[in-house]
Amino acid sequence: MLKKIAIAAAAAGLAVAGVAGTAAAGHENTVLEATLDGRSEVATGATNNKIVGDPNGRGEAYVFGIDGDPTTLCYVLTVDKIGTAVAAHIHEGAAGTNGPVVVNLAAPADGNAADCLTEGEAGKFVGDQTVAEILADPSGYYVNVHNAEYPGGAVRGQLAPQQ
Ligand SMILES: [Cu+2]
Repeated sequence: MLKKIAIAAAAAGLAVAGVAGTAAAGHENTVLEATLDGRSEVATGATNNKIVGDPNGRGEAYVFGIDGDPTTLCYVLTVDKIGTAVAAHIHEGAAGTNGPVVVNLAAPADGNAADCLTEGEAGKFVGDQTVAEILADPSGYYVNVHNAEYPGGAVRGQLAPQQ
């Protein structure tokens, strides 16, 4: 697992530097990206225009597959200007809608979290969620981070193919 985390961190480093596309020549792995903020959190119940997440919270997530390993999903998640994170997930749901948790991520309690998860690993993928489904339809999924102040989600970002 440590090796996998190192791979995740290295890949995210490339992604952050914006050179993943060129540096990854010969690799076909899909890299998804989400920019998280409080404004993207969606109210449950009655609609209103209030920001329901942390107004100045923000974050960035990279979610990516691994060449030759279609059942493993890796991620690097960073958050800033929110209270201590207690949970983080990938949820299924289009922008502007709330949906169920489909992948349990590590809470970025110190601002950072990274791991690689494999289908069948206990407590990670919920139900019959697959890696392939997420990589094929990123806009149908979002990353959000929860804390005590914002149990419904402090920051959220819709996944999209990395530009
Ligand atoms: Cu969540």
